Amino acid sequence: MKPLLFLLAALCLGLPAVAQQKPNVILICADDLGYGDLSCYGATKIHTPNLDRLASTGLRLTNGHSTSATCTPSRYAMMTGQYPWRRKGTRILPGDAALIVPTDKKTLPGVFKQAGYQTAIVGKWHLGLGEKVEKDWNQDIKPGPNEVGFDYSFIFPATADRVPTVFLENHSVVALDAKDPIAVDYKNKVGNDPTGKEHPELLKMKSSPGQGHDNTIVNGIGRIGYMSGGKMARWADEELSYTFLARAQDFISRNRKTPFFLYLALTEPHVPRVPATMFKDKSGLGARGDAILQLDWVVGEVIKELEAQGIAKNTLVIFTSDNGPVLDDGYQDEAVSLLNGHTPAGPLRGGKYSALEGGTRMPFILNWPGKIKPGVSDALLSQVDLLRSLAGLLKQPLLKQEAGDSEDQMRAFLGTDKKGRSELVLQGGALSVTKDGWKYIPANKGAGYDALVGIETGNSEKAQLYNLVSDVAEKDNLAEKYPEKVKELEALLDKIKNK
Ligand code: NG6
Ligand code: CA
Repeated sequence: MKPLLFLLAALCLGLPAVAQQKPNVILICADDLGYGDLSCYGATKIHTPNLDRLASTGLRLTNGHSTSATCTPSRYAMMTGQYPWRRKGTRILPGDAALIVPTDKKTLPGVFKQAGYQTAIVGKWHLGLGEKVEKDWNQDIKPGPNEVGFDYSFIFPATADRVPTVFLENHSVVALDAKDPIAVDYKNKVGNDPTGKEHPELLKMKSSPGQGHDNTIVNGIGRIGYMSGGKMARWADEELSYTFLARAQDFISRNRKTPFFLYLALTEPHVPRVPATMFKDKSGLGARGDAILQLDWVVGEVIKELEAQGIAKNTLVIFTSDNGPVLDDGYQDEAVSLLNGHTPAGPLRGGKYSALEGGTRMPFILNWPGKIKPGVSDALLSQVDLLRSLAGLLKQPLLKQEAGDSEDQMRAFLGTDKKGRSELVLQGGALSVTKDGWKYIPANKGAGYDALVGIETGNSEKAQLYNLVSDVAEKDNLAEKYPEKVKELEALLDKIKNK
């Protein structure tokens, strides 16, 4: 039909002349990926072509942050639009924790659902499941992701190094054999499975001294926490990524005709790093580098799926990570010895667990063909802003007190505003605040260096003030030189804390 005829026919039939399909949104979150881990962020020892392409055809943020330097709090903020430290119990959760995301408040997936989207999470959850710690893993477990706004969920409960090492689809454990029920305990050993502590000779990857990871052995790897049963349901680490990818592709193809929101929470390069055969020894940087290659590949496959379904143009892809990098986080996997001069945090100081920039300044890429002009932006942005920004994009109402720390920064996320936030609180061990290129970390008594993981924590008995514009590596503490600035930022931090 000629366009004019179609228009006339559409008008006569009362149909909208142009079918305006709402954009799909895919939020991909890596786990422990550092600011310097991708070649588009300056890495030279590793090449990440798929993410580089996403960045070169989209917007690459240089000052985009997670709220926190560990997983649970960062993801809590992404889901709720609230700083995690406002609420108790949002630190790194064990694998049997109860759900910490409120079921009666606005959430990121909830906003999409309200806008008529199909919503899904595929990947790492780590925000707790069920009402209590004590729960029966052999029954339906509620509440969880499906109760906070996801129509579909395919997750693992916590981290790859924590039991139970199983997938849950919606409310139940995948491939569970009723004759081999699962039991989980984080205090006492359950069942007869060997532990890493009792039987280190059974391990295919040694745990690092002093870092735990020596409880139940699953797939030759000692985990945090004890489990028994569920032998058929246990995952093979080598297949984690394929499994998540297949579920993501399936969700995308099923929903190619309806607007959808997919939160794809990938596990790389978190420990234990056990990439698929295809990536083994391919990076030359050991298992951590191989895991990054795998991550890059998965992202490439997701984009291919969008293209194959003909919906790439109408899809906003957001890529980021939940916290900064760590090399030795519990296993002796040669991440340190084979580093080969790679700098996971790029020019930044600190890493995972740290109040320094390496803890929270993240790779952060937004790609929306035709809508986002390719470029780089130094705007100050946080993952906590995604909720209100995307709600604005979807024209969904959000009261001021809902998602109270989330700002509508959609223009900055699309690259048309280059400033972004005026201030942001960051959570390492200590809370710090950043404003107009300055960063203030209050004096505190915590140790300055975490020897187990080999990371500077950013703690110091002296107040710290850095000028991030001229000194992104936070080398030059200017607190004594600019006491007024320190006072101003101290008051600002207090004000935000007490909001
Ligand atoms: C820590 C674990 C670390 C990792 C982290 C969670 C120890 C000594 N270390 O407690 O291995 O699992 O928790 O990482 O147990 S996160 O990215 O999910 O926050
Ligand atoms: Ca993490």
